[in-house]
Formats: sequence, C-alpha cells, structure tokens
Amino acid sequence: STFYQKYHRLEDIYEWINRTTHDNPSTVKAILIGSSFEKQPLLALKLSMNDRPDKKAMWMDCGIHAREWISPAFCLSFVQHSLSFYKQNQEITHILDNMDIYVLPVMNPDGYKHTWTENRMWRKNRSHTKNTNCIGVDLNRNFDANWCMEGASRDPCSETYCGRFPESEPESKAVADFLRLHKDSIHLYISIHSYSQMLLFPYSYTLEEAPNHSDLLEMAKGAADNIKRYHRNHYVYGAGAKTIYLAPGGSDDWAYNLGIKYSFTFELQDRGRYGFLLPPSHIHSACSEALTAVKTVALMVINKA
Ligand code: 0X9
Ligand code: ZN
Repeated sequence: STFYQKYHRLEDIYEWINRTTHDNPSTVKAILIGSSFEKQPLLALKLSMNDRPDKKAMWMDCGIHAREWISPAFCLSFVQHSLSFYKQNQEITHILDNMDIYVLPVMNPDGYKHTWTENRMWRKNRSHTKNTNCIGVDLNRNFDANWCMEGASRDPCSETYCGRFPESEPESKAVADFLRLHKDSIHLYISIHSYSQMLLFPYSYTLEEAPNHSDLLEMAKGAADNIKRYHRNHYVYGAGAKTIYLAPGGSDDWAYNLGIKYSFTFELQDRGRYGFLLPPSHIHSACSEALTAVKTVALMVINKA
C-alpha cells in the first residue's frame, strides 16, 4: 500500500511537508503560523496556482484532537490529490483556479506525538496547568465562542477542559491569529475530526440557528448526497448543537463569528465499529468520501457572491 494508505508519525509528516514544498516550489509554500506548547512548529501549507487578485481562500485544519488519526491522514491525501489532479480533474482544477487553499495537517502536534508513543487514546494538547498533575486542554473548547459554558469543563482533568481563558493555548491562538489576519480572503473554514460520519456547521454553542442556516444546510446536504451517490455511505448533517451535542469554544463557531460564513466540522469514518482506531485499510475510502464533501462545499462557495 502507498504512503497515503498508512498513518504516519509526526516526524514523517514534517518530512512529507518538506518534500511537498520542495517538489512544488511554484505552487506550495509552508507557512509557520506558530509553535506548540512543546515547541513543535505549526506548519500550514498554502496551495496557490495563480496570482489572480481578490481570490477567495479556504482554510482546512486537521488533527485538533490527537487520537483522530484519520484526520491528518486526510489532510495529507487532500494535498496530494490536489497537486496530482490539478489540470487532470475538472472539479479540482476549477477549485484551485478560483481559491487559495491553506491546509494545517496537524494542529495538535504534541498530542499526536503522544498518541504514537504513550497513549493511543489521548485527545487534548499537552500543556501543563499549575496546581494540578493533569495535562492538556481540549483545543476545540479553547476558542472564544461562548467559551466554557455548557458542554465544556473547567476541570483540568476533564477531556473537555476549556483552558484558563480563550486562546490560552499556543495551538488555538496560532490558528485564531492566522484566521484574523486573513479573514477578508478566507470564505470557507473546514475542521476535520473523527469519528461518527457527520457534516456539522454552526452553531454548536447554542441551539439557535445561524443567520445563514439554510445555506449551510443546503451545502451539507449537497455533500452528504454526493457521498451517498459516489461512495454509497451515509453521513448525517446539521447544526452541531442539535446534531451531536452542545459544545462551546469550538473553532468552527469561532471562525463563523469572525465572519467566515461557510464554516464546517467534518467527522469522518466510521460510525463506531473501530472508532478512533480506524484500520489503515479504511483510510482510502474515508479520505475519498471526505474529499467529495470538501469539493462539494468548496464549489458551492466559489459559486456564491
Ligand atoms: O466535540 C468535538 O469537539 C467534536 N467531536 S469529536 O468527537 N471529534 O471530539 C465536534 C465539534 C463540533 N463543533 C463544535 N463543538 N464547535
Ligand atoms: Zn475531534
């Protein structure tokens, strides 16, 4: 099986980032957006095929949660697919001609490393909090969107610990800073998680509907319909709070409130048989489905005003 049908340790992902930028010097740049608690670089790739002025952009992050290995695997396969099929596949060509794409393959490198060496089921980052032995903040509860209300915890030992204050963590702060800086060009935000096969959109921190709920619903439905049609698999879609649970402080809701009106969290395979331990033999189909979903929403964003 190929590189993209395996999971890779952190060092190998950094090596892949290096190789990808060196092999594609005119179209791919690595951007250092910050560093993790343990001082690992937070490296995003920018895919940009032309210098058209006022081009839209999309942002996609993977690996917010350490144990969700299919997520970084998808970011890698997405970049690989985009570079290989530009000028080959009509849809990917149209997307890349009309959008710059930022991809952060591993938002939580310290946690990811920990899942390879110490504890496969680790979720949070690896930051230390004083007056406790418990380690880590849930980065998807650390954003400034109804921060630490119902659905998050103030207990540093909890899996959904929200941190000491919004953006207290270098990983969430780096992503928030980057999105703030580029919010005028970024029209689409996508965060990749697992598992449960869901296509979620704001809000997750309140049961209220987002102002453009019907647009978001239509886009998520379009993606789910295409997954059904091309991959014969079932994805549930809807606003986060009503579809899974109330959860504040998430990156998708925060990006949405920043003004990125098309904001999604995709939960990839499976529905619980293997859960976070999705076997490598399933990587290809999980990534194919996710690619269909990303392409569907990106094409729909390009076609909006
Ligand atoms: O709870 C989460 O952070 C995500 N589910 S996971 O099993 N991957 O941990 C769902 C995130 C949905 N969006 C927000 N809660 N904002
Ligand atoms: Zn997750």
